[in-house]
Parts: sequence; C-alpha cells; structure tokens
Amino acid sequence: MHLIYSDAHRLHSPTLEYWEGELLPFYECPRRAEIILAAVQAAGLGPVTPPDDFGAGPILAVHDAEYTRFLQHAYDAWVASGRNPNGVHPDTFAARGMTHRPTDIALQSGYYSHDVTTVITQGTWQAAYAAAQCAVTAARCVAGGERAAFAVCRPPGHHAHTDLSAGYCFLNNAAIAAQWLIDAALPPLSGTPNTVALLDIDFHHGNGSQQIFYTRRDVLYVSLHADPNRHYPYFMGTANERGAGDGLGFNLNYPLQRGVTDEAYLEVLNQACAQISAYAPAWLVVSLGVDTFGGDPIADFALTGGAYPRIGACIAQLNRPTVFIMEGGYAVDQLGDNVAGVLTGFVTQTASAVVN
Ligand code: OKP
Ligand code: ZN
Repeated sequence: MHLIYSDAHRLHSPTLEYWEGELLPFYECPRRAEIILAAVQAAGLGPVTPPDDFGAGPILAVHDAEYTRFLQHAYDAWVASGRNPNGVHPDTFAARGMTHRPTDIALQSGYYSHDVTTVITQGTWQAAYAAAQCAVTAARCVAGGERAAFAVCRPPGHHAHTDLSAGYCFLNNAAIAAQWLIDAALPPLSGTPNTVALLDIDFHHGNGSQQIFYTRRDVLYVSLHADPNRHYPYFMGTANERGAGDGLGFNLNYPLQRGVTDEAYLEVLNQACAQISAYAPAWLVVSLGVDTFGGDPIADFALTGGAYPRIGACIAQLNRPTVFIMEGGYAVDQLGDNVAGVLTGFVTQTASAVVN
C-alpha cells in the first residue's frame, strides 16, 4: 500500500498544552508522525510518497469558506495586533446562542474553536493543508484500483466540524477523503451507488465527522470510542445520536466503558463491521487512532499491542478499497508499532483471503 507523508506537519508544533489547570508539553507532537513513518517503513508496508496538491477544492467541499479563511489568516492578524507570537490562543468561546462573529479575524478564534488545543501557529495552516492533501492522495490511490493506502496525517482531523476546530484538529482529513471519493471517484462496481463507510476507531468520538455527515445517507459514520460521560469530546458521541433527516440510521456510535480489553473491543468491532457489511459501501475510510492502547497517557482503554493486527484483519475482511487516515495515539514509544500492527494485520488478512 502507498504510504502518503509530508514533512510539512513539522510546521505545526505548539509548545504547551493547557490541561485541566496545568501546562504540559503538547501531546500532539511532530515526533508522533516521525515514529509512525519509521515503523510503517520498517514493516515494509509499501513506498512512501509525498502528497499531490489537489488545491483548496476538496477542503472546501467539506469546510466553510470563511472558516478556512480564518485558519489561513488568523496567525498574521493575531501577531499584527501585538499579541503573543506563540500562537493564536483563544480564552473565550462562543457558547449556546452566542452568534456574533467579531470582525477582527484575530478575535474569531473563540468563534471558530471548541477548546484550547487548536492553537494556530505560524505554520499551522500549511501543516493542516498538507495533511488534507495526504488524505486526498491516499483516496486517489484506492480510486485508481489499489486495495488500500495510508495517509500519515498530522495534525489529525476527526474532531473538526465544517466550521469548528477542536481536539488538535483543524481540517477533517477523513471527511475530506470520503467526500472526495464521492465527488471524484467511480465506484469499483459500475452501477452501484457511490457510498462511503467511515469507520472511526480512535479512542475519542469523532464529533466533527459525525456533524459533517449527520444528515446524509451516502456516508455511514460508525465510531467506537470512550463514553462522552467520561471523556472528550464530552458533548457528543452517545448511542442515541443516530443521524437526522435523510441520514437517520446512518450514524452509529458505540460508547465504551473504561478498561476495555482486546476481546471486548474486538467483539464490538465485529458487530460494527457487520453493520458496515450490510451497508455495502463502495469505499471504506478508516479514522485510525491507536489511543485505545492501554499505555496511552490521555485515554483509559486497556488494549495490548496484540490487538492491533487483529483489528487490521477484521477491517480487511470487509473487503472494500480502504483509505487509512491517521488520527490519535499519544503513547509515542509504542505508537509506531501499534499503527504498523493494524496495517500489517490488514495486509496479512488480505493476502490469505486471496489464497483461499
Ligand atoms: C484528539 B484525538 C481533556 C481534554 C482533551 C483533547 C483531546 C483530543 C484528542 N481534559 N483534549 O481524537 O486523538
Ligand atoms: Zn483520540
């Protein structure tokens, strides 16, 4: 499988993270992508390729134009108005019913973000733009007939709404890939509907992906994640959020308890995959987070390294052209092995299915 990677992610590297009253080193750090790249290369999963530039079109097919303008220009406006050059740090957020958007772009940060982890630094837009291009490039690989591709996206994407940054995310890479497949790819079986299943196995609920596709049935969103009563994003991700209008029944949330084991997780994943099979999507996009690992510093599941190849094999059995998009995972020392484990399990299962 092609591994799509850009160095531009290094341009986004906020120094400190405000965490429940303390300042900690930023968990979502450049070393994450470096270690993932090294591990997938060492595992011999395929050639590393830089992204092509598809322009702003695939981004604007998902995101609000004014929001992307804000992402591009907020840092310069923030610094030009004499504020801290460390980055755009909102401290006040538009909450229920507060709909006024300040005219000064530097002050729009609290309007366009959900929490304090989406610091915009000088190179943030370039990094987020490159991550989105990685996602589209991986999607084009599978649209061209490849079985699978992996986009080493950083910053991640699944918390970003059409017009809201959240949880380290600015542009929703997985949603951009899914939407690009719908707009630009021909389904592998001609005459079948051009649909996508977006399977989100990051520890956190992908509130952005849910919001983007909530009223649509051409994208089935399926997520396994920590119960929002216990973990971020707190205000979305319950099982009774099932879609709305045309999309009713096409959003499936599996909130899980703390300490989930390999066996328990795989049982739920099997169930989720059975629902994806029944939907019979033309394409599969996977929001691949490995913060489900027991050693993750910001999460509370108990998966072992041995779970990841099994997860990959389970996904391979769906037998769909598959785009893997990197999301979270913060136990940096095991991060590469866990990601490579999912992809190796996927490839091994695919190969044995061909033999049988
Ligand atoms: C991004 B991804 C807890 C704050 C949590 C954001 C976590 C974002 C995770 N007090 N901060 O889904 O891995
Ligand atoms: Zn996560």
